[in-house]
Amino acid sequence: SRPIRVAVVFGGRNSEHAVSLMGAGSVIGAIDRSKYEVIPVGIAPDGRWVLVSEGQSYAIEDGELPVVGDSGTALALPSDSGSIIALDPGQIPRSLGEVDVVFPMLHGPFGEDGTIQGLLEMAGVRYVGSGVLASAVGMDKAYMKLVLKAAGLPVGPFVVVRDRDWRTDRGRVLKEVEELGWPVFVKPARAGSSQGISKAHDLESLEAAIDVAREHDPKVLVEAAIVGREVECAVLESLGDAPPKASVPGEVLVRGEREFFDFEAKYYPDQMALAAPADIPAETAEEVRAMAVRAFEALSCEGLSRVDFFYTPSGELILNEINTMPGFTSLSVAPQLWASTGLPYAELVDHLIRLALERPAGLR
Ligand code: G1L
Repeated sequence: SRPIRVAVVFGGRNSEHAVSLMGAGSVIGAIDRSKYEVIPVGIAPDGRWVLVSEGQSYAIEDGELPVVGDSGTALALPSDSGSIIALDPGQIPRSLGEVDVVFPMLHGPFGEDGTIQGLLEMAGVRYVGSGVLASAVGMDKAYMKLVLKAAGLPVGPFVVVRDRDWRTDRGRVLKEVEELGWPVFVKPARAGSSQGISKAHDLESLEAAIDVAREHDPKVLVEAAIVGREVECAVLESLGDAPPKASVPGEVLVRGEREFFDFEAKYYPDQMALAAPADIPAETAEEVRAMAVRAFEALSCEGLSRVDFFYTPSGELILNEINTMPGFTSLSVAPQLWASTGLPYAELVDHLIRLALERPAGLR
């Protein structure tokens, strides 16, 4: 019997290529080689799929993908049941061999939005993390809010600004947003991380903010700004029939004078600290954990998700968002929260792979 093969797919066609490479580098380094064989598969920024040989893993840290194959590039596609097929453009498919499970480490469009998950479903290949629906809903902040709200979870007031509404009915949109009060946060509905997000204090800055968000996505979400501490909780699916479990809640502490937790603050660790467990009342922590599990189940998430809350000065909890593909280096929030709960990074990675392997193929 050959070892279990895990393909780690990373990179991707989007602005967060480098974020994905950091996560993939951590996962690849943490996978237990006595149990699993690792096949690193990179997606170049232009969309080409590249098989990365083990000796080239340094390139992952450099944020660059090595190019392989005679013709310079290789495109790998999952094939029927368990194989990944590499295609050099214009050439005959070359099998990269059977894989037992794929660990998708891709951010944003064509990654965490359900597309790679759909590709893997069609190919009959098991994969780590959430499926098509949860990934797609989690990627689209407008649908995410709808689903969380319908599940009775406390989400803040918001307005969805669709492309046609903005172009043809701007007056009505502005009026709707005004009812949220000021300031508001303006976000692309489907962009990864904090890209394209800004804060608007009045109608004039709102129009500019919507235009900025629309550079990332024609669909925009405007949220009432909520004053509160940022409390986050990671939810992990259990093996067998046990319900998903919540980590201890943590609090994200942003250093310095920042208008909000922006892209830079998120990826430059000196700007951010995590207090885990969060210094909050025990009953609030329990409430956070229960709501985080309910959010995970509302979207039918699988594997691991991170659920973000605001804890207001009056003691209220507001669910801000759920992330089906949270930052995943060993120092990222979700892994840190699980480490504080007693599950170190390598065990978390192993648990996620085991969950994917135990999953039946087909509908679930
Ligand atoms: F384990 C999951 F759920 F499958 C999973 C997969 C990928 C969790 C988190 C991530 N994260 C990412 O892929 C990343 C793009 C944020 C890179 Cl770290």
